[in-house]
Amino acid sequence: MLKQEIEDGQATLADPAFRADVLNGLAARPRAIPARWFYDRRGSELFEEITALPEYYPTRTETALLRSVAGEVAARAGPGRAVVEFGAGSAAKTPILLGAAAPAAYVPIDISGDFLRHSARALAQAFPGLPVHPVEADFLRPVPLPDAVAGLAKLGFFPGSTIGNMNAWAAVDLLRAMRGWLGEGAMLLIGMDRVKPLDVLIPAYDDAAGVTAAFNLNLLHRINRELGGTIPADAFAHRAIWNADAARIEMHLEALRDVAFTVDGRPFAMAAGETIHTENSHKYGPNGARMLLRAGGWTPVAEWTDPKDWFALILCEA
Ligand code: AVJ
Repeated sequence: MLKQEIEDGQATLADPAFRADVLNGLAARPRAIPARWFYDRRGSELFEEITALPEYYPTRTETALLRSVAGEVAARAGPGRAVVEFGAGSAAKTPILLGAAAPAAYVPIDISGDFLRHSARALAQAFPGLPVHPVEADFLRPVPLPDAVAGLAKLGFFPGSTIGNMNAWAAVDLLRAMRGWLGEGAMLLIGMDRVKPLDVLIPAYDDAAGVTAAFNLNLLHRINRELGGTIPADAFAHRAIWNADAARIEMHLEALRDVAFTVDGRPFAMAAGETIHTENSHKYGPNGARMLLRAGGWTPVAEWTDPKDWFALILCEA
């Protein structure tokens, strides 16, 4: 264990998948590290801060939209389903759906056990009598649902435009896998962010207070903490750009000068101006969204957007 890890109070055995993704990603051209590694404890805190920023419209737009359509979702899904949430515990959104849907059980799935137990406890308190069955799992791998909900029809809940982090083929693979896990007669309520003007999109990923910059740069600190890296984080700057061809916001970390560092003892060198690609956030028009869902084995049956058409909630049938 590194001395610094002890001082940070974040002593953890490095996840071998994290190590592999970082070492392979830094060696690749273009250099890229998957966005899922943003979310250590500090990264999760910073993301919570992002969701409250004036420029970051998705969370508040989706939450307000869900509040206005939850009754209609519940009417279409019918009572007595098990709500299965992927990437569980969005403190504001989940109670809105559970309050309206009158589910027979709630199954939050999350990769972070701590976060999962915390949010599962809060929801069990808010909905006494609702059986809560948390599943600690990475939903990019097969997810076994608890036996306790085996006999119930499922309503999948995948809010936050998390699907936007995936390229089209990975998104289709995940949607198809969800269809398999949720089984016969399942429905899925998914949040997808819309294409919109760049003067709205760019500030949402490059805010004036610098919280998104700190969120992006925290990945370098995490590499240093958990993988014994020597990356000079102050030599990197946050970049958020719109890739029009792929209809996505990309976040990068750009080297401001020539830098050399090691990670897990391996040497890397980057020239000034070179970047590490750290996130894609795909945006979908109405046709693209429906096409993606159909390709993933789901039939859209209802769709709602906010008055500005900035964010969509889409209800699908298996
Ligand atoms: C959690 C993936 C939906 O893409 O908007 C926020 C993550 N990145 N600011 C997004 C994020 C930078 C967020 N998702």
